[in-house]
Amino acid sequence: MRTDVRPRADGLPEDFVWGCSTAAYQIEGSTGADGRGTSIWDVFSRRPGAVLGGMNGDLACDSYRRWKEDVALLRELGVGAYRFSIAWPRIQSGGSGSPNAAGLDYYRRLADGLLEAGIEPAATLYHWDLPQPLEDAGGWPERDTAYRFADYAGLVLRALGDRITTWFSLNEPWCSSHLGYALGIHAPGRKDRGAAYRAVHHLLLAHGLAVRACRSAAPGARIGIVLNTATPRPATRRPEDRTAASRAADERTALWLDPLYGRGYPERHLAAYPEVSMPIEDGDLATIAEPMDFLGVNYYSEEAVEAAPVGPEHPEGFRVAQSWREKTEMGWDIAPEGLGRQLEHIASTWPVKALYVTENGGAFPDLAGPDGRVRDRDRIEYLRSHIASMAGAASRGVPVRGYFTWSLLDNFEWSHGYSKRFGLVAVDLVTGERRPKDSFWFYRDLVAGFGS
Ligand code: GCO
Repeated sequence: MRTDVRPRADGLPEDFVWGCSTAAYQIEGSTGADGRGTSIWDVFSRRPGAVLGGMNGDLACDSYRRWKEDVALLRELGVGAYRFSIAWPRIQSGGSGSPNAAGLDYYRRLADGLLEAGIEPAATLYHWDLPQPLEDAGGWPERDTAYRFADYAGLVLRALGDRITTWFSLNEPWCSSHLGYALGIHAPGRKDRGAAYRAVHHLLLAHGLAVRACRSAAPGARIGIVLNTATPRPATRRPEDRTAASRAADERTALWLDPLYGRGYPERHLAAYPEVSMPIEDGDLATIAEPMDFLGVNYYSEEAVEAAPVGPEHPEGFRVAQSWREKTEMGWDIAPEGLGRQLEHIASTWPVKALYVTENGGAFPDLAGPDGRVRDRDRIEYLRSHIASMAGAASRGVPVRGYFTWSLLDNFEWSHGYSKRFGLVAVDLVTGERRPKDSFWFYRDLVAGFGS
C-alpha cells in the first residue's frame, strides 16, 4: 500500500475519488444517429421476450443529445470523475475499418465538457455493445474478435488518449461470456457453454491487447479492467454446498483474476467442467497478464449458493440459495458487509496495486410523492452502509482509490428494460427531464464532506 497517502480517520486516502458510472447503450439513445452501426443489444432487444415489454435503448436517457445536462448534474454533485462507456458501433459501425469521425467527435465533446467542469473522464472501452457484424462472424467465441477489439482500442486511445487518461478495457466480461453465451439472458442470447468459455479466453486476450495498445497509443494514460467478482458462501455445511460455493467463486473471480495476474486459469475450475476448454495459443497468457494500473470491482450483493441438479437452468450445478435478507428491486440481498469482505479477499489473494469500486448501487421502488420528490431513503441507506464497509476495508489496508455509484441516471437495465431504477436522478422517459432524488443530495453532501 502507498505510504505517502495520509489515511483519514475513515480510512480513505486524501486523494480518494468519488464518481458516478453509466454505460453507452443504457443512457445514450440516438442508436441510428451520425453513422452509429448496429450492436448486439440493438438486435437482441428486438428478439420477442428478450427484454421486458420489448423495450430497447433507441431513446434511453437521450444522453447523446442531452449530455450537457448530465455534465451539469455531475458538476452539482461535485464528483471528481465520471465513468461512461464508448459505444464501439459509434466508432467503427461494422466493428472494423476506419473510424467514424462523428462518433469520435461526440466523445471528444463529452470529455472536454467534463474537463471544463473539473471532472475527470473515465472511459470504458467495452460495455457490452459489440457491433453486430462481429457477432455474425462468430462473436467473442471467435479469436478474431479479440484482434478487432485491439484495433478499436488503439484507434480510440490514439484519438482520445490526450483528453481521457483513465481507461477500463472491459466491463464485467463474465456477463458477456456467461449471460451472453451460456445462459442466453443477455445479448447475443446464445446457450452454449463451450462458446462461453472460448469467449472468456478471447475477452481476456482482448483486454491484454488493449493494455498493450494503451501503453503505445496513450503512454500517459492508466488502464484496468472492471470485474463483477463474487465469492459466494455455501448455503449449508453440506459438502455439496461447499463444492457449489467454490465453483461459483471460481467462475466469478479466480477464472478472471488468476490469468490477469499471471497465474493461468484455475485448474480446479476447469477440472470441474471437462466439457469446456480454453483455446490458449502460445503467448496468450503473457498477453492477458500485461500489468494493469488498477482493478475495477463492481459490487451489488453477496449471496449464498447451494448445489443444484446440472441441467439447462443450472448448467454449472449450483444456484443462489433463498435468504431472509432484505432485498433490492432486483431481488439481490442487501449485504453491505460483503463489499468490504470482497475488497479484502481480492487485495489479500492477488497482487492488486490499486482498486476502484467502479459500480455500487441499488434498485428501489422510488415512488414520487405528490410534490414529485423521490424520498429514496432506502437507496441512501444502501449507499451509506456500503461506503462505510468500503472505508472499513481501506482502514485495514486495502488500496481502494475511488468509488463510483451505479448510477447517475435511471437507465435501460438490460433485460429488465426501464423497470429497475438505480439512478440518483430520475429520468422522465417521455420528456427526458432529469429530476434529482433525495439520494442525489445525500451523495453531494457526502462527497463535499470527504472532498474529492
Ligand atoms: C453491470 C452493468 C450495469 C448494470 C448494473 C445493474 O455491471 O451489470 O455495468 O450495466 O446496469 O450492474 O445491474
